[in-house]
Amino acid sequence: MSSEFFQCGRYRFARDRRPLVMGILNVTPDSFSDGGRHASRDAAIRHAERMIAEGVDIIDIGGESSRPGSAALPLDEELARVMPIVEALANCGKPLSIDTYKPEVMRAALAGGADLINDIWGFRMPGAVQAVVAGQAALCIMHMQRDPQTMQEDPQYDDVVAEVEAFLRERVSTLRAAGVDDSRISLDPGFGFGKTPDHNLRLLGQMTRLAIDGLPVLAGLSRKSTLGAIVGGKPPQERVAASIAAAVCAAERGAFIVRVHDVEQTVDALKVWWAIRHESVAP
Ligand code: 7PJ
Repeated sequence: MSSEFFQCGRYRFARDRRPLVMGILNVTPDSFSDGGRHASRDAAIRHAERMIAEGVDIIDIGGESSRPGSAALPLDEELARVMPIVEALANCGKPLSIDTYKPEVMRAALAGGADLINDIWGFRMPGAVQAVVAGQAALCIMHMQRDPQTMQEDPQYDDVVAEVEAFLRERVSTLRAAGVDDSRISLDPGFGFGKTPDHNLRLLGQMTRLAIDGLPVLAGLSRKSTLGAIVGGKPPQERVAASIAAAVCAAERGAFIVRVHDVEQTVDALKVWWAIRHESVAP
């Protein structure tokens, strides 16, 4: 049975509201879509404050780039990038998500006040499940085929939706068996992580199948290359409208969280989508 709320560390969200907007805060100097403009601590904090003013619901802090072909970041470097931002934003009034697959970073971030651990490896690294089992932090289990260095080299599936669903189901059972409550779990097909544009579009089209036992689904499509391919090869900064369209389609297919770069535009779009769906101006 799925929970009536999504427990996100110190915060709790009712499930019958419009989708949550998770704003991306990259602290990677080599981030592909913002060119590392937020690499410095002060710039990252200003970016977070701007997203808060724009109505962000969750701030997703990422230290290691996971763009296709990128190399792993040493642990101490990731901690040095992420922890000052976690400390600076711990009392900003919004839940903090940490995009990491390293158990040591998970533990440090949780001790520093993080509310959600967003793991592109789906808590498969040794020690990852144990690092998050205690406490109330939310977890995002993402599907990825292979690893960021090789994932876009000719990804293959017999049935992409069935395989992603089976993977997520297995990870959910593992986390439940370790003692994680369903109210803390969210699921993510991992758009672009070992998937062709056709795989991504099939997953988006059938996303309702991925809401295993009614668990909330997170969709991360913002500025991704599949959208670029659809709109004629535009670069990431010119994929804003494409990203908003994708976020609304994800909402229509049941997404409870959308992970985005363009917070203000996405919040407005989802408010309109919600109002139309409920035939009432949302509060
Ligand atoms: C995702 C992510 C995603 C989750 C990245 C990018 C690449 N975490 N981290 N889902 N993507 N949960 O933003 O283009 O889709 S990094």
